[in-house]
Amino acid sequence: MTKPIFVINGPNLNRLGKREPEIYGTTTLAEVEAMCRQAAGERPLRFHQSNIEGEIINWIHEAIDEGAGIIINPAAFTFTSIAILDALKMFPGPIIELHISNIHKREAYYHNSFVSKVATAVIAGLGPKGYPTAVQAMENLQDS
Ligand code: CA2
Repeated sequence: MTKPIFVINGPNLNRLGKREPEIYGTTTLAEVEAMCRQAAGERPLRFHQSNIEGEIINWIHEAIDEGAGIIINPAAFTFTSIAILDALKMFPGPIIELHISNIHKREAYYHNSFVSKVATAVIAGLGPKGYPTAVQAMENLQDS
């Protein structure tokens, strides 16, 4: 059975497309999910968003048991959460850290990502289209 790719989104991303369009674009998270599903084709995809750190950790645990890969935009938790880092350390497959904006062009508090310490790859600055790009890249990272 083909294992699913997990796409996990952190706090405030449920408001995507409704705020700061100059940085994040006008695409909504529902539209991002549709782009991911199209890029995934036959591959099952579990797409999640939460403003709660513990929920994100529970989905990482689910991915540890059942997932082929994790694409994660932890949003502000990128820079604060050792708990998410610890959960990701247990995942045996590829992890793609994704940011809509180029975090390195922004304020200094967006520069030190804990998640990058365990990510297989990092995509930042491609806008919402970074998500389907990540799904394609994840497919290329799979063994079979
Ligand atoms: O660029 C990204 O994807 C970020 O992960 C987004 C986070 C920010 O803390 C990271 O540094 C970079 C912020 C997400 C804010 O959520 C939004 C809600 C509505 C409209 C735009 C963004």
